Amino acid sequence: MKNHHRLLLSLGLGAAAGLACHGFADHAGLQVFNRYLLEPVGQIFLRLIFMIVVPMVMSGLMLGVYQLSSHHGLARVAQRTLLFTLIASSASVVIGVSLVNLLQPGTGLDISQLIGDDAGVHKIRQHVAQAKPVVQSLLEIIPKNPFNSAVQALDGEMLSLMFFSLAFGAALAAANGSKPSRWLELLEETYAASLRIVDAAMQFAPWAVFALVFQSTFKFGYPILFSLGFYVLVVVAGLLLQQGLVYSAMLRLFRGIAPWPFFRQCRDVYLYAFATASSNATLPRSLELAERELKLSPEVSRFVLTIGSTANQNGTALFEGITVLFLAQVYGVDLSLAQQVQVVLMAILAGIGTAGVPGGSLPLIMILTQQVGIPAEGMGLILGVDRFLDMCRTTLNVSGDLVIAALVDQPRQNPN
Ligand code: DAS
Repeated sequence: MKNHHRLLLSLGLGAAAGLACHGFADHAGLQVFNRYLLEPVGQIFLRLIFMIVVPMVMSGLMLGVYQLSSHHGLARVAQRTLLFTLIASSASVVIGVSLVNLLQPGTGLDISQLIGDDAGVHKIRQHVAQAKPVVQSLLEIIPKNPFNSAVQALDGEMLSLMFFSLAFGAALAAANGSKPSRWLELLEETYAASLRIVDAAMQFAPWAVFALVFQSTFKFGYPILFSLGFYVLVVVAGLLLQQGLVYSAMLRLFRGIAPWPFFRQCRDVYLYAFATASSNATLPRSLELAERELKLSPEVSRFVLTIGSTANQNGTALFEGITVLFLAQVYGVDLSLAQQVQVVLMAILAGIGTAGVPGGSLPLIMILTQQVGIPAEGMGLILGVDRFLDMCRTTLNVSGDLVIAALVDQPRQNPN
């Protein structure tokens, strides 16, 4: 059975078992089972992912910006790619954050049951209550000491670590030019090793999903499942808006391309991206479509699609913005404007550093939620439905790459 089928089965079994036991939440035996067996199982998975986040985010972001800025022969292509990537990513996160604030899929749950005591809720709200004013939050994005940011990344310093990684990656490219770089090899191998560890952790995920979903439904009952369904609908609605509004407008405004015929030409690649939930696995199909069907110039489409498959993931950025705020609503955490701005910035940057593999954004989601004081257990709520959402957001990631390749490409002189 494929891992994502196992995840779905774990979600169902965990939810069914948790709901069946919900009426006996005070039963001592169940509490011991939950506390001393299920909780450690969930924590093992979460800590395996946390363990790898810092090297993965640093190497992923440095690689992404290095590759974008080191092709001096394609400087103009790289600049336009970066510009369109920032436009598309910003639009996607704004859509996501607006939708989740408007529709509030996570409100109305009594969070104290999940944490198990009001002190826990008070701790979360206390953490959020320390939210700094917007200006202070933005200033602190520039780290005084990047090593300290790396050490404190899991305790609120992730955004400054991301900023340092972007700056250092761009500086590496400027210093090296197109000369081969030992740094680049080190970054590529660090990133590859990080993905191996995420893969290994994902093998353990079905057990963790059962444990984490059992805990939520055991304490919450049915309402949490309705919230989860509403959350899935909000993410899918956001992705459709990005595709139908933002990409259509970008194609028309920047290149005068009719969007719907363009999307129809891309449908086979969309299906492949949906089926694989992996931008990297879809890349060969995208390259073939760009050159044969869309008639884009090979040197441009190869550059944009290759870089885009890891550095331009608008679907992921939108999903992360929605997920962090959804979990904040579930935990009753009121995020200040400064914190929502922080979430937007991190989601945009996370869309640059996410791996184009199934579940590539999970480590980053855990960090983003930690950054605003949401307990990692919240991951259990979304892990079970993550694969379906991953298939949807990967499709949008690939669509965004193809749109930007079409925008960056020189208009072809009509041969006849
Ligand atoms: N599955 C990733 C991709 O291939 C996206 C993600 O994990 O968010 O683009």
